[in-house]
Amino acid sequence: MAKHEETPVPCYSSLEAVYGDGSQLEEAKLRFDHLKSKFLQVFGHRPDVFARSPGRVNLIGEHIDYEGYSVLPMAIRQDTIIAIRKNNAEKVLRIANVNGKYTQCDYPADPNQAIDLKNHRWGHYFICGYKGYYEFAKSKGVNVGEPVGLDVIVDGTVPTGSGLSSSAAFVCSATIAIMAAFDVNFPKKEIAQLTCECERHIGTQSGGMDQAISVMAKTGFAELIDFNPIQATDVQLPAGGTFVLAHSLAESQKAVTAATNYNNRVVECRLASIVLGIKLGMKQQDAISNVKTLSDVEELCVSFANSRGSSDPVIAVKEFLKEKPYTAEEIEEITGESLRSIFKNSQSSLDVLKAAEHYKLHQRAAHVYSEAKRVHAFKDTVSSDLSDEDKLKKLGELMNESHYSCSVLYECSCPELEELVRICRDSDALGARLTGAGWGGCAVALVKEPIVPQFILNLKEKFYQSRIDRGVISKNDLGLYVFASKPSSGAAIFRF
Ligand code: NG1
Ligand code: MG
Repeated sequence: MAKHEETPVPCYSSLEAVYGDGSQLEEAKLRFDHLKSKFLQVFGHRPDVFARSPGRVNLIGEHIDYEGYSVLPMAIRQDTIIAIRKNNAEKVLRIANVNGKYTQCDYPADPNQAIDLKNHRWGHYFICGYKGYYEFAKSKGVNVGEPVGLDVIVDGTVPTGSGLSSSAAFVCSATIAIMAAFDVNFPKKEIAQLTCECERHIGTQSGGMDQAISVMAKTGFAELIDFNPIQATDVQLPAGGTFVLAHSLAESQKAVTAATNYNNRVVECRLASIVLGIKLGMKQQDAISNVKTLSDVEELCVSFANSRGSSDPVIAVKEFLKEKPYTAEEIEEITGESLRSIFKNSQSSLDVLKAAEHYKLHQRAAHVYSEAKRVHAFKDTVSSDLSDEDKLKKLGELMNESHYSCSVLYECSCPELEELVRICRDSDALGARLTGAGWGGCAVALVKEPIVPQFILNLKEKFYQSRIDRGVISKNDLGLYVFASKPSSGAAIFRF
């Protein structure tokens, strides 16, 4: 039997295969019916085919996918569904949304169009998938023919800016819908790779975790995702624990804040790895040309650590990267080349240099190497012969350590997330941490199953009630912001 990730995205003729037979199915039926009637109303005909792809919660392994390290997310039930139909009459991509907040975006049917990053629009994420499909099809020798128009309607339930990957759910469902409209399909693994690359058209130098899990997830399992090449290994979580997601209500607009937040950290990690490479004996030019990520210099760091009787790359970080932030000049003295020249081929990195005051190389590298280790400790704990209770306890501790590292070393938390994580722990979570990129968005807490209802009540009282009183959210929407989550299934196509 072909491995799960080698098989194409599944195509179903009914919703049950994805949404089960309970209340989720009822909700899905309503959404798909609404999508269909909206399609008819906006475009005057029925859609050809539908696609869906879910959001995700990352359990552990934050800000390390783009450094080449494995991560451990699971898909959540919230997803993006898309209805699509080719429109041969007009060479226009018409992208509408069931949510009135998102007005229709029209683009030319041109796979080579540039995305206007200065004017962010929600439809840009669809264009990421559109460009990605053509780039990929070309590389596979598929005869794509003349571009045609596409009529599209989108309905997403993954809260935006929440660290739950609404963006990847959208990009993946868009790409899969486009492929289905053109009657092609590919192994999930290849779609995961292509969607990861094409989402970068939006301007964030993201890793591939979100797309990989959105495309390859399986009901009932979290996945250990490895990169280069992308690969997914099922992780069966211990019985008796539940992951509760809670929104800090601070929205993180990653596409807008990239230069100071997300891409800034990618640049700092690159600089940390180049400096480590040089300090550990590489020629300046070799390091600049060949070292892209901290994983590229891990071996050098470990060899150094070995000489000190350890195997921990953080020993090299402590020895060779000073704790005080570096100025650009200090780094240039080590590299022998200007930062602008090192990053000359990447506009989004040049934007980072313009915005940055200094670079915290020690802290960022220490986070990445220690977080990479925690992912494996998490996986090893799950497959150890400890009792479920002891496993859960240990997983909670690892989550707490991860949060500390994100907050103190990587500085991707925010006051609202700190408050929320503290309340989670005070309410007897086994562990709690920010999830996703951070700077807002959700926390994930591991909670013993029997106390979940009480736990959610506590959060409501201690975190959300004052916000309800201030009118930040409405009481009726609370279920959208705090909920228990089970590992859900990955992307799918529907032809009814
Ligand atoms: P979110 O939180 O979904 O924006 C981002 C990146 C991931 C990963 C995490 C941090 C995108 C599409 N995704 O996710 O690749 O780096 O942050 O671990 O930018
Ligand atoms: Mg995202």
